[in-house]
Amino acid sequence: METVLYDVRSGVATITMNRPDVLNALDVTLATEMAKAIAEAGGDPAVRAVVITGAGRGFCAGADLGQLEDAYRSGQSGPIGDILRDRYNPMVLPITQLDKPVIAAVNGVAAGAGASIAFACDFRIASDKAKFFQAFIKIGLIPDCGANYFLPRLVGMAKALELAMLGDVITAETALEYGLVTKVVSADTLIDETQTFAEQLASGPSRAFGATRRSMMFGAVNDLEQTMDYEADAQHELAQSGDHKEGVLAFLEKRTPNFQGR
Ligand code: T3D
Repeated sequence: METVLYDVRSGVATITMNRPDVLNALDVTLATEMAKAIAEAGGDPAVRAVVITGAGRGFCAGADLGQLEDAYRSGQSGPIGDILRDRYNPMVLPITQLDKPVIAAVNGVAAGAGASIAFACDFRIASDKAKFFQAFIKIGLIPDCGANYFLPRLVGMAKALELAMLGDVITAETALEYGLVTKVVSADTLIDETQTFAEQLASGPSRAFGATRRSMMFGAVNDLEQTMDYEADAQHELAQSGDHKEGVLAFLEKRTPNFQGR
């Protein structure tokens, strides 16, 4: 791949967006290769947790605005709806559909669609140099790539509207205060700390992690009765898993469980 680095270590796949000169702004190649890397991690049984990060000083600056220059200078409009449907949505949606925990290691600025990539993950570990920026309003657009779904659920409607309509750049510390990130760590230790965090998840009950992601997504858009019914089915299925039996026996035998991800 040209614009994405992909590496698997100790059950953790790390996907690195790699266009550092433009803070990993998304062009068609990066979006396509991200979708490919996410699918590869999803299909590899040896991968039990996924980390998404950016090369250089940015996480991802959102859509590459340079791509719009020729059209806009010649008075044409950009086919942004098609770009979202064809390029960006097929990259963000699969992050939420993976059967494994996904962690964003936010090394620098996460702007526009780049912030949406981080929001689609289960956890955001931010470097003290990370920033979050709903850049859309500065160019007369609305949040996209799922930000209208993720952001109010992560920080509440009032803060989501504030971030989207004022378009302020917020620091990692403010993001922590808003509940947008799991923790803030020093930039020097971000990758190591994220790997350790991801390895802990990779040695956990993988099927239950996948089911937890699906159940939370289900609960977010369905009513209580439907959600409780869904839970009963999911729990029935998980009760057949080796990891559930191992967890119960480990508790009874007063030992640490040895989950196999099955
Ligand atoms: O358009 C569609 O395809 C539809 C989809 C829309 C979804 C979206 O994501 S819309 C939002 C798009 N993103 C932005 O509007 C953010 C634009 N970038 C910025 O506001 C700033 O760069 C940052 C606040 C993110 C970072 O600022 P700073 O001062 O740390 O860095 P910088 O100097 O502005 O950027 C460094 C380089 O990256 C610079 O290039 P240069 O001058 O060194 O050659 C800059 O032009 C380039 N860069 C940063 N963001 C983008 C970009 N190039 C293209 N597209 C970008 N989004």
